[in-house]
Amino acid sequence: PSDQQATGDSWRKVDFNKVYKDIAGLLEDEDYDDGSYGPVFVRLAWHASGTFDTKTKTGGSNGATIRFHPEANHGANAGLDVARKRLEPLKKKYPNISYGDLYTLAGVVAVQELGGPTVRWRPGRSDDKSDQDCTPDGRLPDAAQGADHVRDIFYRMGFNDQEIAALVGAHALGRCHSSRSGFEGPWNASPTTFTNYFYTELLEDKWVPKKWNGPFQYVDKQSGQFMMLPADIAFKTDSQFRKHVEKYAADQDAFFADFSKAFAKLLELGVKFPADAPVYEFKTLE
Ligand code: CCH
Repeated sequence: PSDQQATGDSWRKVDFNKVYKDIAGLLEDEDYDDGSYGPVFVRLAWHASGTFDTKTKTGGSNGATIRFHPEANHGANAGLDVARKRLEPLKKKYPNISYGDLYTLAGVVAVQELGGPTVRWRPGRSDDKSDQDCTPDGRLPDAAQGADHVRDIFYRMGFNDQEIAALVGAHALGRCHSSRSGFEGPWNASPTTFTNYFYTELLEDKWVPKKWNGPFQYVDKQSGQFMMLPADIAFKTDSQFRKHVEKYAADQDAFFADFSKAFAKLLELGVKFPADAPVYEFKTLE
């Protein structure tokens, strides 16, 4: 089914308000993780988009190459098949939506329905037919590295320090899975609610190396229940990132406004939209 394609103008036949509602209906599942597919939908939307390279104008969500091998099997994408499988029935129900539109819209629905800001979104991505345009491995960030690496990766996409600091606040959601990335644990106690807790936890807790056989990561000293990646800690130790982190920790509204803009930009990297593609601001259901 993953080589089905929607191209050109077929999105014009799709009622995206209906698709929004149907995606929202797929979020909850008490047997999955912390009870929601929302976090993994956000990660799918981000990894489908974050391969963009401003120099060569390759990568990004147009084409939806993330569903093809070898890109699907890139280490950074481990576990995202779970999100794609969950969304597949909607591709059957709405064959005129492209996978690129479906995956990015799923990220928007998840952010909004888990309590985050409204995110402007446009349809019009086309699907590639085959794996020929898969992006090379190594375009997504390596969590074991620090600020220089994170900057290299996000500057390549065209983001500045403020936007990078805002985007990583998505780590309020979800968790790391040892079976996927090797890392383990959630960032805070409410992983299915979109909050500014990534920043508050990062600044307020004392983070110590986790004692285990897995990859190097941090746990909070007090409870040992929450985690930070080495790349997350860089947002505290790097002074340029930290100034934004302090702002977002103190001001959730500022975080929501900046996240919404940066996330909308991320999902559109490398996409050439038809001039008349409508911009949706979907109404949050719950
Ligand atoms: Fe992330 N992220 N991310 N992340 N991420 C992981 C999980 C999530 C990095 C590494 C990881 C963003 C930026 C970065 C989410 C959203 C965003 C995991 C664990 C690693 C590792 C995967 C697993 O084991 O399941 C690194 C490094 C960076 C930047 O340097 C950005 C940007 C976003 C979105 C805007 C979300 C959500 C998750 C949770 C997924 C889940 O399944 O719960």
